[in-house]
Amino acid sequence: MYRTLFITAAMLLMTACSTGDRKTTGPADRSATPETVNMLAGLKQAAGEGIMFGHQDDLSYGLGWVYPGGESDVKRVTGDYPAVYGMDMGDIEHRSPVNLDSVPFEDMKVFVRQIWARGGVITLSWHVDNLLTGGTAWDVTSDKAVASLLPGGEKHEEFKTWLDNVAEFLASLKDDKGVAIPVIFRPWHEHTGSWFWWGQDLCTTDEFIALWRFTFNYLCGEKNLHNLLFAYSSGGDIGSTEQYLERYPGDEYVDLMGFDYYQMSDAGNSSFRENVSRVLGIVTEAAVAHGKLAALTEAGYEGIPDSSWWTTVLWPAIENHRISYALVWRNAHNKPGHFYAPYPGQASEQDFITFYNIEETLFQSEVTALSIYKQE
Ligand code: BMA
Repeated sequence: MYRTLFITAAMLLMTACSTGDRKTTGPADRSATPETVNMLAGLKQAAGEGIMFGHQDDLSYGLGWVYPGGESDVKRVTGDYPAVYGMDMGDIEHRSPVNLDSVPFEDMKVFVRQIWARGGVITLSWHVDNLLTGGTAWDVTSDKAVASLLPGGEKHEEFKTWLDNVAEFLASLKDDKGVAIPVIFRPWHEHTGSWFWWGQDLCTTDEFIALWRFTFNYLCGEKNLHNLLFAYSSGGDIGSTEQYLERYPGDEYVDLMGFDYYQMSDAGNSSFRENVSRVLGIVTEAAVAHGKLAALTEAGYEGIPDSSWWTTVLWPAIENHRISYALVWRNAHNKPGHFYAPYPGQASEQDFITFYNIEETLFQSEVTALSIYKQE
């Protein structure tokens, strides 16, 4: 009942909302398409209604299956898809036909069109290889990798060809009418840690900010892409607002602020809950101050051995924060135990259904009803 009421209220509110209102606090890309402007406005409104649930690679594979079409472990358990769908572009820089987790990019394009058609939200990360060393995203053997990509750097020209490949993929995300489908692009994530080559100890603040701004300007300027919202997403070990914002590239380059954080053991229940809630306090306060969306951009407990994790750990950690979404990581089909959402028969299945039924958790059907992309 309450859910029906708030959806109705949200729809009325959106109907009443003028085009002018939507434009005043628009995307960082000042030339964003109308659909992207609407998406941002819709996400801001939806954040007042509840927290969207997201899952990485939800449609690509799950426990015991690989893309038969229309499948989803979240749907197998709840009957509904998640509201937010994460995907990763790692290896697109090499024009590989599949990403670093073997998901075909052609399949991703199909998923993006399906998600757009039902009013879901797409977020793309990029575990990009290390151009300087030839290693992976996790190759932290050189602290010159970021500098080498910047204008004047030895790998700059080649880096632009990598961004060209990213741009080609992003530009191909169109519906059957040729409308560019808006997506949340989340590059250079977890930069406050030092496990990726763009991390804290691997580059200076100025280099990181220059990398971010170059990426933004190249994609939105040079490549003329205007279907992107940009997510700035730190690691979870954040002690203060100053630390969180130390490498913030600026309001003109960011639409959403978030962070990634994982629970490592059952003994970590209370510290996970407390840390997520504490850092969300920092992030949501910064997001309000800067007029941005906020989200828990990655989270989870690998293998979910705690059968009540959703309602006793994750939900209490996020429920009092005004965030757009909380996304859990992927359900690998070929890496035993590496899953973050339940599947039929998994220990936390019943608890996840209880979590699904909480009025303020939003899954696909509720977000479809909110019509977050639709102009009045
Ligand atoms: C990590 C793991 C890896 C995966 C990577 C990118 O956290 O899930 O297996 O390759 O994310 O998706």
